[in-house]
Amino acid sequence: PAHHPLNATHPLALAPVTGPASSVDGFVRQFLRNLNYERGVPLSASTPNDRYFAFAMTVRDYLMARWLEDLRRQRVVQAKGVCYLSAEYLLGRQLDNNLLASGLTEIATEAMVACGIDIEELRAQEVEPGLGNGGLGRLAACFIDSLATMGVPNIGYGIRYEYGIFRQTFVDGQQVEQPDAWLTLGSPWEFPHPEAARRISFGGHTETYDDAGVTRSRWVPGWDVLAVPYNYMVPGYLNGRVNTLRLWSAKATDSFDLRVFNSGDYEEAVRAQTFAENISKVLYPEDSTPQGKELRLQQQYFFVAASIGDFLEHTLPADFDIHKLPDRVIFQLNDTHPVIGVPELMRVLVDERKLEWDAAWAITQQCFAYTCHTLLPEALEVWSVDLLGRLLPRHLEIIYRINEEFLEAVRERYGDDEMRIRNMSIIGEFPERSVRMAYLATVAGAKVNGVAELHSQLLRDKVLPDFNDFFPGKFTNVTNGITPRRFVRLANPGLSGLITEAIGTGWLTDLERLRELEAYAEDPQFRQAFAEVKAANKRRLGDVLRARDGLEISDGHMLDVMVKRLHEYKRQMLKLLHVVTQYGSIVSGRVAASDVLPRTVIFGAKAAPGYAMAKRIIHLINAVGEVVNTDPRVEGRLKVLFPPNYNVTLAERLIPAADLSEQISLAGKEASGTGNMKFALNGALTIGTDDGANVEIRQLVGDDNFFLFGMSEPEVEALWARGYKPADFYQGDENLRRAMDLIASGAFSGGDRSVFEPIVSNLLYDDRFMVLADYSSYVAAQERVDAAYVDQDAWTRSAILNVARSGFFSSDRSMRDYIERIWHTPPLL
Ligand code: GPW
Repeated sequence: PAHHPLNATHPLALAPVTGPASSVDGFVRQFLRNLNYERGVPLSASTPNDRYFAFAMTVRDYLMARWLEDLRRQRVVQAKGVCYLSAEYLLGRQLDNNLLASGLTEIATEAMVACGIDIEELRAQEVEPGLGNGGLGRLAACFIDSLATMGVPNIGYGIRYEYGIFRQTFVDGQQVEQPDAWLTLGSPWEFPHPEAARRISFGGHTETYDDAGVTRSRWVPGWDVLAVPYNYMVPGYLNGRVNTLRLWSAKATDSFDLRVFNSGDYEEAVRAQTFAENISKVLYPEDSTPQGKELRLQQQYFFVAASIGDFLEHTLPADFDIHKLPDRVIFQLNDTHPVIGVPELMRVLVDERKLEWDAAWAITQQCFAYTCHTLLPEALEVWSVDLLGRLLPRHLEIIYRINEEFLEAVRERYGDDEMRIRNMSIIGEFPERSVRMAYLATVAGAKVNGVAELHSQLLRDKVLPDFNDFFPGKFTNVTNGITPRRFVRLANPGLSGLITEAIGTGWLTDLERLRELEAYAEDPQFRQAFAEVKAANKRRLGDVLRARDGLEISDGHMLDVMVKRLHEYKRQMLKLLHVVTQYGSIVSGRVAASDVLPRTVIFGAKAAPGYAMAKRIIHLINAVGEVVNTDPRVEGRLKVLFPPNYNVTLAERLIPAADLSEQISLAGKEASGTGNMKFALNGALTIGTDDGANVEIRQLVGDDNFFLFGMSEPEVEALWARGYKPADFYQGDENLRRAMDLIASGAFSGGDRSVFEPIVSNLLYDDRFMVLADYSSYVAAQERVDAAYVDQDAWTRSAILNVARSGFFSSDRSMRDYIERIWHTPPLL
């Protein structure tokens, strides 16, 4: 529609560059002002970090007027907005994004030239805020980018971890974790607001009291901490809008200070302070496998209670009628991590605001919606009643009452079907009494969504069918997306230039326009230009890997890339078995090296520090790389590279250079995937299973432009039902037997057969994710890849069609779907 802010005719879409930095001269003046007056250094004595700070502050200054204006407007208009509650935001570097959003890139570049400053040196100063593990945290970052670009009122709420996702190094091929001290030199992008700190309580007990003849419950907490908000700008793309990301940091309350002064035991008093401040100290590095640790529950309650309290008391006007809360806000639960917000809002409404239970519950049920991001049973969070009752006794009572009333309604509907009631209870009994957070979220949420069509369908029909029956219409799908600003425009300037030359700039806020590129796929000149961009991106990646890790990419190689967290369900082992198969055929002489299509296989993956199998697989990948890359018989035609510390910054270099995107999870296990979308939009072809959003990618790009392999989800189910014996697949496939035997022989561990034995025996005798069952289909698909790659021009045509047909995967579209199906929060004009 014409009034939509994404429409280029909208007045704000072309907001003129004004303000302190709107010309090269103005930028230079403001930059020097910041350097002198904020950093307190003259240019001549400044460090690169000083210059980076002054530069970032200049961009910040430019955005500031718009930010204040948006905050003012949101106060005045009091429109409905989205509070996105997420324990993770994997932001990536901010500088280039904020330059792009404000349209200052050229001015700022010229300004630095005028000052004789190397802008690349400044860029290199920024440490990316790695406040997330992987897909879930990056999705949150893409969503808030899209909401700002669409002009939808939004506050992102989360935790300001002092240490983000660990820095990965390899020592003798094995992962070693180092703390990510991203704040050591400070961050120019954050605005602390200690005056807006909130007191967050824990522990203690509950009691009842007489309130003018009414018996009420209250919580008498045992201890508390302060939650200090830090605000970050979330600028929309060239639309003059700036939303807010508000991350909470834990600080000891003065009761801790008092203890320090009053106790003779000074050390013990300081220990107590440290204990409080530990809450926001470090991001838990488990992706999809929560550990049920007390500190993690503390983190969750800490940020959710602070956020809900902040919204109710700080964002809403003082005289706001709390019954109208659903007209003003939707709290979107990014997985189960913030679900403790449900009993928290109930506690605030019932205990503090003195609403009747039923009225409070009616409000609560309209104010939350829940996104599920997994189907893995081990990823579904469950808190022991024991722990939850100790940390949040009042919340446990509230959860019990929610459950009682819910099960009562279930009984009314289905009679005394004890089996069903046990299955639907928010409280599980085995192996210990515990709260099933996904059930609580489903009962409380106005809507429950999965993150890709297949996933939403399985969630509704396989994981929560009883809930779907009881709450018809509650379940829905919103397929994930990615922001084209960061992952195409910034990450791939070459391709972006080519696209814009062909179809104009509208695609950046209306990604479906990439369809117009379909015609260009038939244009030989365009294909050549496209291929040249890909080649240039490979050289750019080569430069980065050489400087960063001393790795070399060989000319003329296909780049075959698998980057994502290391998890058995994602099946890095399947990729590795293909490599070992190829290597085995060369060294045994069955295939001449000169007949092998030159390939460089690139892995990037962090393993959760406590996930032994994942770490062993990392070790094996490095070990295979060491042997393959140095064996002269391979003649350099097969290489395995594993740059350490895969993160957003590296992704932005790797993805645009890739030819082949590996999306090879066992069907039914990857909820969506979002890397798959980034690769397709950057002109890589996918080899993938029918899983997650791969299904939708293949439907859109067409079977001719996608290498499908492996069992479908129903086939996986059928094989489980028949009884899966991985050893049968080993026995039945000569190639597989050779590859497995080569690993087992110690060929990659200096003859020591014990090092990788646990991997081999796990695959042979357990293989939960059916690597062996899909192996032959995978190798056959890779042969199709090899054959297709020989015809470079046809490959390029397919790559262009991947770009042209993947516009659906913009996170702007995801946001539109959330707004229509769940939030009902129109853009603020
Ligand atoms: F287990 N995802 C993630 F569902 O990155 F909570 N971390 C997580 O802890 C979980 C999910 C959780 C990912 C999914 O694995 C991926 O398929 C999906 O694309 C992504 O979330 C965003 O929805």
